[in-house]
Amino acid sequence: MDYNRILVTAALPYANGPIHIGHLAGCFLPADIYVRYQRAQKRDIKFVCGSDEHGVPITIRARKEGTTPQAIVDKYHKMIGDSFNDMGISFDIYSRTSSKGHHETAQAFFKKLYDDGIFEEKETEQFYDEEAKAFLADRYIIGTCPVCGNENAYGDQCEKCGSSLSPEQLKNPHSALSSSIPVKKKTKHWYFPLNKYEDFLKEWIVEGKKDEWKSNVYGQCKSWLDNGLQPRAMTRDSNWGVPVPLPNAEGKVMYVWFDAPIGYISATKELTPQWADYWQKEDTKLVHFIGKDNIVFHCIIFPSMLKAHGDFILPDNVPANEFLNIEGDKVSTSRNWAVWVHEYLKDFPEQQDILRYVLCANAPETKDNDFTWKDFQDRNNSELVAIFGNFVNRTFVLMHKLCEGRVPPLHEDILDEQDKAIIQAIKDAKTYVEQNIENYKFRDALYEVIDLARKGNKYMQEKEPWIVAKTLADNPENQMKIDNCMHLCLQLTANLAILANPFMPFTTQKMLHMMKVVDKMLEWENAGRLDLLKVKYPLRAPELLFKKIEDEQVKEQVDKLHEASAASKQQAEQETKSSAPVKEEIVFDDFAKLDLRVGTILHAERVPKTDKLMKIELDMGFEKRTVVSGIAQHFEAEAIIGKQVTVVANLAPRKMKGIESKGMILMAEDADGKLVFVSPVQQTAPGSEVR
Ligand code: B3M
Ligand code: ZN
Repeated sequence: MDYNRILVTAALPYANGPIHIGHLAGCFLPADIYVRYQRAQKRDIKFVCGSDEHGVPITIRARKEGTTPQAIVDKYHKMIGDSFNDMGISFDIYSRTSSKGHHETAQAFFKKLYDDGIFEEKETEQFYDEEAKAFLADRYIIGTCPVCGNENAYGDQCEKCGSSLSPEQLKNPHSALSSSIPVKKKTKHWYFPLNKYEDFLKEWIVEGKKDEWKSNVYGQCKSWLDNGLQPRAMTRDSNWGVPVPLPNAEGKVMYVWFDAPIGYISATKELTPQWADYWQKEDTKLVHFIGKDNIVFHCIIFPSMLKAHGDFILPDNVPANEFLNIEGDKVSTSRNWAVWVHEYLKDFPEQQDILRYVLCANAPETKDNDFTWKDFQDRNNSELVAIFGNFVNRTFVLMHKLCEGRVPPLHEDILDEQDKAIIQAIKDAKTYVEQNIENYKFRDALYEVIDLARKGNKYMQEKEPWIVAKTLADNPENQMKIDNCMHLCLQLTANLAILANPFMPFTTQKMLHMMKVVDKMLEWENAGRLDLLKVKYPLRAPELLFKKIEDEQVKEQVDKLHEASAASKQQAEQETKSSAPVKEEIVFDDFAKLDLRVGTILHAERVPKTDKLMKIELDMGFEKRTVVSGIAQHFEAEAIIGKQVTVVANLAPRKMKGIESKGMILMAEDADGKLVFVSPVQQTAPGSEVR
């Protein structure tokens, strides 16, 4: 089908934290390369994105930071937008789903489906916190993981062992809001009948997209369809989200994956009055760039919503990438195992294109891939510096040295095989790059760009104009050989700027400055031409396009990654400790069984052959007794003599390393894991009751 316009969307990042290089590699960089190329082709294209500002992750972050969801999204919407802008991700609009315009668009969409009788209303039982008077999303239910015993597992997942869970599987479930035990309560939601769209999806995808969509995308869709689709709740009980536009829907908001994709539509509306051309005309090519975790939402759920609505076109392609790992481990924002874009830009100022180049050259297009700082260094030093930058620099240095800084003529009558070969290579490169970009194969497209520079270096090495220059005294006609070599190297340089522009726009601007030409030269139709730089045209002195990355820079980044991750792990442990969940409720009679007394430490010594145990002699007022306690790593024996402690006096005695221990000394463990005694604030008689 011939298209008259293109609409490109990129997955809306959750505004609950900064973006990392995995976001760029997985979704935003390929989208930007594709759009920049299409712009160079002078096609009518719009590139829309924005912050995804609803959903449980936002409210959880707000609770964690003791602020409001709006404050969270305001902070990260700006931070994310700045990172994209600084990295040259050239959206036509970067909007946000907390905007009034989005709420109105999403509500109109929802209302049409409702009025058309698409939704199925169902009452189900959900977990409810009677103290906080709020229904609980799975992530708001905390309890003991049935698999690994982690006491801080969530109702949807245990982050310690990675098991996906349901709230019913948790032991001692309690609410993250009030720590009370959640109860089941009836609640009504509106379900989208995905099952009714199976036939449509099978025909549209399984039949229609088999040869067009990437195999990783097609495969995931097919297995979803093979397993059968179920109705899916498209509303939630929450006060943060797009309110459900129905009279009897107090406290109900849209499921974030219902409203977020509609964010693409609302962003387009915000961008242009002609938004409907991009969403409601069949001659628009709609392309969703996403990561693989979003395939089901963009290929199954959102298209079914669009089909049900009836006024919208369907995506032509959804070229999802796989995941990028970092230094051999999965990216994890909770473990701070990530390279944050804003931090990269601080450590490597004005060097966006190295990252754009490496992330594209190493993109997880068909399988998960690994980013290492060593590979970052190698690709920069051996490809960008040694091939691309070196060719451009040598071309400029030599043309100033051998052609008086002006573009020399091309003497077509003496072109030899090498000249003709490099001319063909320039023409071929244009075809290879555009074919690969049109097929969303950005790694292969970029390879063709660097390979053209490689061929340029080889051509220059074969021609050796600096050697030929030494023969001019006796053979002045040899200047024509120098002219031809330098003319073709300069035209190749101009072609490199056009072909590299979608990938490395910052470098291209430097090249335009050196060539003293304007952006118009970057139009794609100019690629393959050999007259881009006019004969006799004076060119500026070269500037280095890339600089080497040193070993210590790599070490610094790897160390930083490990340090950040370790700090995050320690903080998580502290948070776990300081927020250890309240144990199951007891009644007063349970507490009354405890006999807590004040004891004074008379003597203390480490238990031989143990590293944690200390034998303590206590004056209990009514008797002297021995207690063995696991505090030897926290206190020196001499330092605690005379201290008053609280003792569980009626705990059944037990032998520890052959010593009978009668009772237990109460300790408090602070956020740093340090143990402190629970003591009366002032000296009191040993044996005094604590109640
Ligand atoms: N906010 C991003 C994610 O799943 C999600 C994309 C929405 S695109 C409509 O990480
Ligand atoms: Zn677990």
